[in-house]
Amino acid sequence: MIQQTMDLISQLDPEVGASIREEFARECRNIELIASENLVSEAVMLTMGTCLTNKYAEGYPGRRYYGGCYAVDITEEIARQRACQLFGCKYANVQPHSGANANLAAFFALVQPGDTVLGMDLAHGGHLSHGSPVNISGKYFHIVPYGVSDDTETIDYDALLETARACRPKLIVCGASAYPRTIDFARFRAVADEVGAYLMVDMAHIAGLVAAGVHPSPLPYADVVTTTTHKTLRGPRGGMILCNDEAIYKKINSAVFPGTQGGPLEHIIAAKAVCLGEALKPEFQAYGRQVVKNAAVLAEELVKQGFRLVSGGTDNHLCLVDVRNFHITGKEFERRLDEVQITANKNAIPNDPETPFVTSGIRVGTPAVTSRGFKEPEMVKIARWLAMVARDFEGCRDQVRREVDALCQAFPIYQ
Ligand code: DSN
Repeated sequence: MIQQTMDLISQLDPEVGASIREEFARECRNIELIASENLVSEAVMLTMGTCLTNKYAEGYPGRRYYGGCYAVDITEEIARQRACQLFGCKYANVQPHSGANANLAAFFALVQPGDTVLGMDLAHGGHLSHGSPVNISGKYFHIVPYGVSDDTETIDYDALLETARACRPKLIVCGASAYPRTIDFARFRAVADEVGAYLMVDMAHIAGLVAAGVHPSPLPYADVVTTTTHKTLRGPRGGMILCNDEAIYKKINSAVFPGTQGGPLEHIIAAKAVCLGEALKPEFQAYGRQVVKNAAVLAEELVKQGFRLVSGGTDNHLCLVDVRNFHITGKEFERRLDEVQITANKNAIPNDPETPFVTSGIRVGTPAVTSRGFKEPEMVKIARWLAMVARDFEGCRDQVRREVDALCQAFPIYQ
């Protein structure tokens, strides 16, 4: 099906068709270790390419600003209901175009420009849209960062409480893009309650793990939960906002539209519905368990190979790897891995002496390789290849590339 679609696009627009084929070839032959990426099902992929892209539907099901919305109303309602069923919440807004858009809307709903917001420091594993000075969140709100402790490299909950007592935030943002440990949402709730702040959890990285029951859910604790749908959840590129309070839900809806977005992408919302339907099946729980098992084996093997892991290991789908033991930078390691068809991203480690563009680390995750069918034996191989590339790149490049090629051919991404 994927092949037929590409053939058709190539007939209709050879130039664009060729670029899509090039990306497909890359995805087939590379081992994808970017922790925020995944491989969607054919059903999700096909749903994105449907006639729903033709429809304007500003507003919400039953209350639109355009005629002819009766069919997309059904689609959006299915997505909303499945999101609520999957995550055990009362309300879902499935319109955010991305995680950053979902976060912007949540800020818009909960706080006023200039209000104090506590967000996890980007340099400690947080996210740009949680208050980085270069993001609108950092420019419009008074952001006070929190982070991990120097000794354990895990979230310093005591320091978080002290900071919150001192700055009395209106909102605490919890969630990360490079944090390998289970997050204690109850402790965040306790801090928020003590200082009278809203608690927003951005579970983008771990949404699929929460859905599969292998990471605690933030829903019982957070006022608002934002997420993307394309990471561990294995859906189309997009966002969602979940909550349990009707008054907050109304604010969120207004903040998404008309507050920060225009027409919803109903073709993507349909694909979100398909992905949520898949995540409700028992097979998805098995997938989530395997993602975590694979990450645990990868972590153990990386340590055996001589890498240092931030916080000493992982509880979730990713490892943050300090590569300094091999006297290279994250940037150089990312480049070398590219050459042997392994894709990862350089990533700052806490208190990184290098700039964010160079870094002392890489982030590796198992969502995409698990979708491809890799299990524990393949993780052992990947850790060995990473060490070979770090230790003696010139000496091993051709051998590793050949071995990666063979493994990828044995695990095709789409039949
Ligand atoms: N860019 C995503 C990530 O890689 O974690 C976060 O938005």
